[in-house]
Amino acid sequence: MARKKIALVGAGMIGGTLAHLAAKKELGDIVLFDIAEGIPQGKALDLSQCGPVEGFDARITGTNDYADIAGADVVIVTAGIPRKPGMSRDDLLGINLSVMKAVGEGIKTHAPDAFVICITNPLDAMVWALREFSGLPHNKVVGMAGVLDSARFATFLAWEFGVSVKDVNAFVLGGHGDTMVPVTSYTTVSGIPVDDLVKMGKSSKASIDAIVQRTRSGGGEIVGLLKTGSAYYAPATSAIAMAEAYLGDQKRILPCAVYVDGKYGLDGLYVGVPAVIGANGVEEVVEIALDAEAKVNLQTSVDAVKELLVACKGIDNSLA
Ligand code: A3D
Repeated sequence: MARKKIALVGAGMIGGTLAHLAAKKELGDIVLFDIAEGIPQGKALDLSQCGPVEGFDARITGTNDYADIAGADVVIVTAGIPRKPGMSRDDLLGINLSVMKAVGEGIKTHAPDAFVICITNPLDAMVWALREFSGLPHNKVVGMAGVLDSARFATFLAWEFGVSVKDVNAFVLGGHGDTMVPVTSYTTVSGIPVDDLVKMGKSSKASIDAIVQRTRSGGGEIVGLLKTGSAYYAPATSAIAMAEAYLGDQKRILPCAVYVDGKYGLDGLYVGVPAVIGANGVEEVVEIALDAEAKVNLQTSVDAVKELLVACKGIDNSLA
């Protein structure tokens, strides 16, 4: 059987980390694409030289030519600009929308059968725009945010309870922004809901509320520390988990930005909800019962995403 092909559009901090992880996991051969000349080629050469030490055979190449992503099974998109301190994700909208247009057209021409994972911010608007520009079916274009946001929530909870992160199953809904909705009633430690752990005296409501808030601003906390860009290790590893679910037909239920039309009372937009990821891409949007507070919070988050879509349509009339 031929090896799978993973195309990484954007060879910056996340792109390079994705390439390293995909190679170590032998997900397939890897093509790093970027408009910056030399960067994808240089990173590909450097990463190739990890092979003898780490023992992987993945072929890693760098390119500035979209033709080289032809036939990719998975395309992960990080092209664009990241945040700097003081910027919100939404401040990236104008520049990254034009990047999504070029990337979408490149995918449409050269890799129309791929499963496409978008990471570029502002995520929920960019994944929607990328789908529009590429014309691929909705089930083949998803956004990575929920896996990362849940991982951040899980990390803070594991620290709070003094337990292994392996035992924390955290749940975050909504758009990838300050309005995201960490849902404590569906978040468990070895099956025990966080709300019950609070009742058992293992933590306090105030501490959990502070963790929810820290999760919401988890990306900004890292931007503030790094000063020159945003997080890249955890975003990359989160997208790789999604790629593995698709390539291995794992049927994992992962929180992703997927196209929701009908469920959760939504009509045709990308937002973070749990979805089954398998060989057919997004195989099902899982609709869970939400309590009144989560419903209100999800609506606030959806309204924020909708505002961004209006802004996108205002910038590019081909999206109207
Ligand atoms: P960075 O290291 O700047 O890499 C971006 C790369 O995109 C650079 O190498 C650019 O040369 C390249 N690029 C720019 N325009 C194009 C184009 N038209 N075609 C191809 N490549 C292009 O950024 P990064 O890797 O740190 O972050 C990438 C994106 O991910 C940013 O938009 C971040 O905001 C976003 N991000 C999202 C999350 C989520 O959880 C959704 C988390 C962290 C970062």
